Amino acid sequence: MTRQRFGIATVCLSGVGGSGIVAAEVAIGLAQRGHRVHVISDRLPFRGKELAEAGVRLHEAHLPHSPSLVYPPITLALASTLAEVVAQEKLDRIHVHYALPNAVVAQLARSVLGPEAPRSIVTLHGTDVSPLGGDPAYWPVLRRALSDASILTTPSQYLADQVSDIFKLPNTHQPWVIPNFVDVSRYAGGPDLLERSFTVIHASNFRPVKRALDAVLAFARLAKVEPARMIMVGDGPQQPEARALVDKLGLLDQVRFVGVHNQIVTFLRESDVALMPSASESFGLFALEALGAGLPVVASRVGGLTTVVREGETGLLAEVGDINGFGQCLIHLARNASLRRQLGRAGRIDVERRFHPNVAIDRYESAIEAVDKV
Ligand code: GMT
Repeated sequence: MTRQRFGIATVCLSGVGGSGIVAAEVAIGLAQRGHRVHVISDRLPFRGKELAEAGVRLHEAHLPHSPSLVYPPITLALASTLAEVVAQEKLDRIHVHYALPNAVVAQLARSVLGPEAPRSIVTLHGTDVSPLGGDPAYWPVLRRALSDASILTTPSQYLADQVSDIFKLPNTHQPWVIPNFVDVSRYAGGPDLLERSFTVIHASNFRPVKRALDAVLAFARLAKVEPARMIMVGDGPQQPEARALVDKLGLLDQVRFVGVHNQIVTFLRESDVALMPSASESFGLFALEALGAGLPVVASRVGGLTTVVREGETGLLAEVGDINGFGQCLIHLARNASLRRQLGRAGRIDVERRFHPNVAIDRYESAIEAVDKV
């Protein structure tokens, strides 16, 4: 099918996180298909280098500081930049990721651009819907901004249902579910064959929702009965607490904190199982990356994780907060190499089938085409 090519302005968060990674991968995928893609954010986004290499043009919003403003109004700066880039580059679509504040950024830019303004797509990611989006501090403004968008998308049906419950938008605004995706060829080779202890990997932004302390406690259950080590990737508010807990449990020699990394694949290759005991996940991008690398995933039985990980087929699930349960799953996998291999192989095949980049980029292209018709 021959598709029309568009000029697309994307706005995303610049910090490390799943929504930024997805925004970058979508922008790259669209650029590779011949669309002219511009990315606007408050500073160079996390995957800036890869975006530039793919021919995506990057724009940083100018954010003037003044002692009279305790909180610089970033929403206004992003909206001004978005309107300017759209006008200058004659772009015909706006696609923003993470509704707070970017749905409002799109709405403001459209009002500046007037009747000829491009239509917009808002991709919601998770905490922008719950708990933040539902908070009365943001809800009325956000709901109005979401109504202004032509199409909403979410990475899972779970989040689409939350959007419906929380924002109570008309039927025209039922989100399109477009799952996140990974290119498994990037993880070719699977786990290394080095002589080493059984290795668990956890990657997150160390916010309370990720329950990184539960990851440490579950690992401690495993380390009590089997030789094992753990790699903790990422950084965030609870990282110091997680380190202190590792120290208190006497596990400093076995747990390595490696900080933020652009290429998580290096660490996935030296791991045997991924652990994601989150309290909530709209999707769980790290679980998808781990499955793509051929690792079984031990995760919470919650939200989009129950779709990404097929329980008993590609990973094992336990209830949120069930540290013993997570520990038992890890012990079971540490003692059963053939099960590990079976789940890992099945996971990779499943990811390639259900979460292939082409499937998702096709759907985004369809949404980009459809905004004029809804
Ligand atoms: O909403 C957040 O907590 C941040 C966001 C991020 O940037 O990491 O995570 C959300 O979006 C990711 C990409 O779509 C999903 O993989 C995460 O599951 C989702 N986080 C939550 O739902 C808690």
